[in-house]
Amino acid sequence: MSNNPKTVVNSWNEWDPLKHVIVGRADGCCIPPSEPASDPKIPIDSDMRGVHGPRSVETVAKANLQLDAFAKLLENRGIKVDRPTPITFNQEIRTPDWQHGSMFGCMPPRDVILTVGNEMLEATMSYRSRWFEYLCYRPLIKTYFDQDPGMRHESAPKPRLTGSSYKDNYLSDSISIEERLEMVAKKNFVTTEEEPLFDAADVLRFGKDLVVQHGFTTNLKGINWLNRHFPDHRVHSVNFPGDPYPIHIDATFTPLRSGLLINNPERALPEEQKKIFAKNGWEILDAARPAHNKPPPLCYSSVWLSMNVLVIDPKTVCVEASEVNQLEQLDKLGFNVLPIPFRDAYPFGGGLHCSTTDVYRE
Ligand code: DAV
Repeated sequence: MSNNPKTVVNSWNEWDPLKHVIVGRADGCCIPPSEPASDPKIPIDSDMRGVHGPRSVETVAKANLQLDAFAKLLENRGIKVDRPTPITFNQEIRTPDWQHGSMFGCMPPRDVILTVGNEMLEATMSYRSRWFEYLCYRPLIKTYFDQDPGMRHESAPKPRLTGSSYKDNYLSDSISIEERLEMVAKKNFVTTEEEPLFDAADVLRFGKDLVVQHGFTTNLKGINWLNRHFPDHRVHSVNFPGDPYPIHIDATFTPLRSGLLINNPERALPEEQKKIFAKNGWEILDAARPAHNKPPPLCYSSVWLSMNVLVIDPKTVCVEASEVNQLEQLDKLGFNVLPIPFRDAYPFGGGLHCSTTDVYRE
């Protein structure tokens, strides 16, 4: 919150006026082979089951057209846009503990880089295929670090991700959706408490408060690590029992401006956890239903990417263009709504919030 003219990195919440942002790229994106953390995320009836390898040149080109157009629109509104540097994702990776057939991509910077004030923190990540993804953002982070004397570049401890970080046979295909929901309600997730694990997209920023989803990609030790790492913040752990595949908070719980949030009606925040929002005068509305009844082909995410909006100032919000119900709800709430065609980019790692990460908000 400094007025230093050299300040490059500064963002405390999800809604203040956005001035500088990173927008991801679809180049070279792969569907990695299955691994212990990813299997439970993929619904039994998904077309992703058993599929891996590089995504087709045509789908990459279509996704990049939409990502580039989104970047251009932000630039036309006076927002500086930077893009990551893809690495060769289609190669085997290894650490002393494991090897994996390929990496993933760099379309969703929100998953990897958490900006809190003047700090950019590289998340531990919890999938082996995403262990090296931070490398795509290092050229940008290096520039910010060189330009901005107050910028803090931090990296959370790289996890080992051995077999002890995941539960053995967490799920079998015979398990029903009801049984799954029971497991999730009991906070029985695929990751163990062996070591701190978190994805940056499980964290929402509300100034001095960080709201973090405990689920498949973030464990309690990860939340505890964040709490120790940000001693001047209040870190709140939340969970959403209605989500059978709880990864990333940003298709579940979306702050729109100070005092107003939308919550996925199928994944309601438990009453007990709502109290802190009510006490502080926050209103939590049910989000509009998605306009689609299934995700586009080969997509990890659910139809609730409808809620994955990017707020660019407290009155203006970017919403996927075909999500007519979400557009209408936000319009009625008095927002200036910018429709952004983005469904071709969804399979590469998510929606408009996923595909960006904040560098500077006023
Ligand atoms: O509903 O599939 C997607 C979040 C992507 N960052 C979902 C969560």
